Amino acid sequence: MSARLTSIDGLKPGVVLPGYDRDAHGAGIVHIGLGAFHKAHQAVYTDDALAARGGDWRIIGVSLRSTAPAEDLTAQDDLYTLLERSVDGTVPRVIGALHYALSMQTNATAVRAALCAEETKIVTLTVTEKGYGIDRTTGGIDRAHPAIAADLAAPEAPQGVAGLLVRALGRRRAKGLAPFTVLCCDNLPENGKMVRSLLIDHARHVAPELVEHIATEVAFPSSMVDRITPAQTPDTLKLAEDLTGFRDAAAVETEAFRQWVIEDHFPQGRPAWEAGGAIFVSDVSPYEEMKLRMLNGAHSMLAYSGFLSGHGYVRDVMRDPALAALVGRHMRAAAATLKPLPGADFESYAEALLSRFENPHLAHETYQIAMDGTEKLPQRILGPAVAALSAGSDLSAFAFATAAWMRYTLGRKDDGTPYALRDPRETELTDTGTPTATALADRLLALPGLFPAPLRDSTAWREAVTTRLDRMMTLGMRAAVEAEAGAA
Ligand code: CS2
Repeated sequence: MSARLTSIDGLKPGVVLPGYDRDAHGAGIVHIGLGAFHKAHQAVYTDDALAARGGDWRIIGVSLRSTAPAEDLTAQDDLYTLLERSVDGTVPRVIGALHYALSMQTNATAVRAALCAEETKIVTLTVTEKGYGIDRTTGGIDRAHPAIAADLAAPEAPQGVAGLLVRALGRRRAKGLAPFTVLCCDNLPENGKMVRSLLIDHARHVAPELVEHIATEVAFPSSMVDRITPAQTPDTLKLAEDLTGFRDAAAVETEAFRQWVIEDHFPQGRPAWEAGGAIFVSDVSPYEEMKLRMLNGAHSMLAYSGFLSGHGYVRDVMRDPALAALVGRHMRAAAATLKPLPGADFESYAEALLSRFENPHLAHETYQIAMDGTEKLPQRILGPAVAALSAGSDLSAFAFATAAWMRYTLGRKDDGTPYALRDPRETELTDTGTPTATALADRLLALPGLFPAPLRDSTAWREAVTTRLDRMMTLGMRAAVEAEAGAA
C-alpha cells in the first residue's frame, strides 16, 4: 500500500504542485465549512493567488459538525489532492493553501481564537443554504434553527455561524481590532446582504450594542461561486492514489471549469484571487441570478425528475433524450427571466452548462442535488417562476420542476422503493397517506414561507403544477417526462 500524503516530495510526475513556499505564508482567512466545495473552489483560487502574488493569506479551515475533514487534513500536513476531470483527462494537483484545519466539535476554543486573531482579515463561508439559520421571510434569524437556538441560549459559547461571527466581531471590537470581512460563498441570492442581515438580527438578540458596528463597519461582499463538485467516493481516493502515488483521505474530484464573481469590497485587503481567474465587479446580483436560475435551477429540476426516472448521475440524465430536452428547455425559460447582463450571452452560457452536465467523468449524484429542496427551490425555481408569471410567459418549465419536487417529497420511487428526503423541513413535508395530486400540491403550496404569494394566489400556476403532478403520480415519472418533452 502507498504511503500517506504528508508532503509534496516524491509525488508522481505530472502532479501540479503549490507554486510557492508554504511556510513563508501565514494565515489571513478563516474558512467555515471545510467540505469538498471549498477545497475545489476558494482554496484553489487562494493557491493561485499565493503563487502569483504571495501574502499571508493561507486558510484556517473549520468544520462545524463532522470531525473527519479536519482530522484527515491534519494527518496530511493540510495537503490534499484535487482531481480536475474533463474529457481531456484528469489533472492531479496538490493544494497547499490550507494552513491548518480545525473541528468545531473537538476544538471550539481554537476556532473562536482564530476568529479573534489580528491576522484574520477575511472569514469565508460555505455552510450550505440550510447552515445559516436564516428566516427567508424576514431575512432575520430563524429561532427554530438548532444552531441559532443554541447560540441564543449560550451566546458566549457559540456553535453556529451567526453566533460565532457575532461573538468574534464583538471581541475584536473590544480589543480594538478591525473587523474581518465576511465573504459568503453559498448558492444564495445576494448572499452578502443575507448574511449581513442575519448577523445584525442575531446581534439584536445577544449583543444589541454591536448592531450599529456590524451594520456600518463590517463588509459583506456578495459572491457568485461555481464549480460542480461531487461528493468524494472510494473511486476518488483510488484515482488520487493512482495518479500521485500517495494515499489521500482528503482528495476531491471536480470539473475543469470554475468561476468566481466577487464584489470588490475588502477593507482589510484580500488575496489576489484574480490570479486564479476570479472576476471582481461592483454588483454581483445579475451573475448570481444567471447562475442560480440557469445552472442550479436546471440541476434541481433534473435531480428530482432524473432520480425518479431511475438515473443515479447527472451524466445519465443527459444521455436520456427526453430529459436532456427538458434540461435545455429549463435553461431557456430561466434565461428569459433574466435582465440582460453586458458581456454575458445566455445562449452560449446554456450550451456550456449542457456540456458540463454531460461530463462523463463526473459522478455527480442526482440524489445529492435533490437534498434540501425547501432551501434551494426559492432562488432556483420559484423566483424565476414569479418573474415568468408577471411577464405573462409560459410557466411550463418551472411548473414541471416544482411538480417533480412535490412528487419527490413522497419519499418513494414509482416502484415503491423508499428513500430519505434529506431536507430540514422533512417532517412538515412528509405525507403518510396516499394523497391526490391536488391535495399534495395544495398542502405544499401552503407551507409557511416557501411559495411566494404571487404563486400561491395564481390559479394558472396551481393548475400548471397540479396537472403535471397528477401525471407523475398516476402514470409514473418516466411517462410524465416523455409527455412533457413531447409537448415542449
Ligand atoms: C448543485 C450545486 O447540489 C446542488 O444543489 O446544484 O452544488 C452545483 O453543483 C454548484 O452550485 C455548481 O457550482
